[in-house]
Amino acid sequence: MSRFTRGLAVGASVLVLGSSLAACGGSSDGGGGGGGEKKIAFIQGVAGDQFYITMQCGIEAAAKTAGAKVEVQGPQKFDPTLQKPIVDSVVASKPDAILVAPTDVSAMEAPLKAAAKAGIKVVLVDTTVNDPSFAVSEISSDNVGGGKAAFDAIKQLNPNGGKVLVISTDPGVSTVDARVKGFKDAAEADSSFNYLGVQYSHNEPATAAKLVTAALQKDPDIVGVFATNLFAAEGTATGVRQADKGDQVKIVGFDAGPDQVKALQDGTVQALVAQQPGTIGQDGVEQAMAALDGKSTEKKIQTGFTIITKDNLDGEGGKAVYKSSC
Ligand code: T6T
Repeated sequence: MSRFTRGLAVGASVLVLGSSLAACGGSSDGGGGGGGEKKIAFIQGVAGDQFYITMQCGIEAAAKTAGAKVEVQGPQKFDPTLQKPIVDSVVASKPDAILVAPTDVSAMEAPLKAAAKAGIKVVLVDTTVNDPSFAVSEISSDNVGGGKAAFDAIKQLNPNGGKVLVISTDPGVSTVDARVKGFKDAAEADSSFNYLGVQYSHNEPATAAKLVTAALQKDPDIVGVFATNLFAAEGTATGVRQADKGDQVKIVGFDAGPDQVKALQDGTVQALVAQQPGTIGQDGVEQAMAALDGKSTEKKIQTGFTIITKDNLDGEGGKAVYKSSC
């Protein structure tokens, strides 16, 4: 195991890319500046999530082109108390750059600021923090736009309007909060829809399923649910199936892992908002390398999304599906 992977907190899941012990060691110049092969650490929001796996593939490919070494780690849950020790451990191993998806807008700010203070170039990929001024770049999807697009898709499926609900993960996660905002603003601006608000599943599909079945008991006439990420969508689909309301409730989910695509093919889910995690990862490496080379960086980069339905799955939509491995 390389220096990056020693002394990790219990609960951290580790994926190591690269094989040579010498090549995987932290840089001796304390990050930045010096010559030789650059070491980039990628810290996921959560391990095993196909969104971050696909991002990892983009990072790996871009790092190969740039001649940099990458190591990848992620907490077992999307939880700042599990992610912080990983960040601290990575900072101690002195990589040249860290690409990180912070799991909370406030809790992860100080540990990442400390990384930047230690001379490590920090690039925020996907999520961000309240004050990201220490980061060389922030790269994410148009999450507000994606939330609005999700509402538009639900409206298209329910032209007469009705009650709509949002299942998200946790408040304080920049991406999903922005998606909720995009959806809520659009739903509240449309008088034919009754926005029932957002419920939080803590990124657990089983909790999302329970929330949805309970919501359908309280409001049996719900016509649409927007699930703000992969795990919320997985649980929402289960909940609607368990309530036997598949014909009535239209589901639009953010993200497009293989399970979500299967739900789309089954007809359980009607549309997916697929992000471009590979591009986010690739851009992240390019920004980190530019910063390390003393070149200017783009402070904010916004990537797009693709709406996948059964109709475009064989073409454009199919190309946007996430990977389970690189
Ligand atoms: O939706 C993505 C990501 O953008 C979000 O920040 C957290 O959840 C995912 O990783 C999907 O599970």
